[in-house]
Amino acid sequence: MTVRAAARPRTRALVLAATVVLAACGGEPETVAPPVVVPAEVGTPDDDGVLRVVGTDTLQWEPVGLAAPAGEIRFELRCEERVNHNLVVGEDRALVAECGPGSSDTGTLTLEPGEYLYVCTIPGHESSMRGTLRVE
Ligand SMILES: [Cu+2]
Repeated sequence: MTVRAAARPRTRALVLAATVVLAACGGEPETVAPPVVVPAEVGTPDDDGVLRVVGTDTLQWEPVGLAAPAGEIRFELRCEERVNHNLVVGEDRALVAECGPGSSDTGTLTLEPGEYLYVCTIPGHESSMRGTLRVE
């Protein structure tokens, strides 16, 4: 009795079709541009040292971010045309300024380095009028 192993290994050749992409010979390597990151607008003190923020008629801060050097900070709050606002800063909820429609008010606050929330505490405003003040 003879067992024949009809083992004929079959080799399957996988032919990989390489696709050659011929790049245009422009002389410049193709680069992928990084995503454009638009930094959030952050207000800083003007040349006169005053840190200005506007409370809008749509119950927003402009800007929504502020930054200032540590120490005594002079604020100016301006209200747009139709709505009252106030400026309350930090966990101590210090009332810095308050204004009526179309007017402005100023106030000062001495702050150490850190991040402080600033809000308007007029009923119905605080949920949208929240900004971060970074003191360095
Ligand atoms: Cu307000």
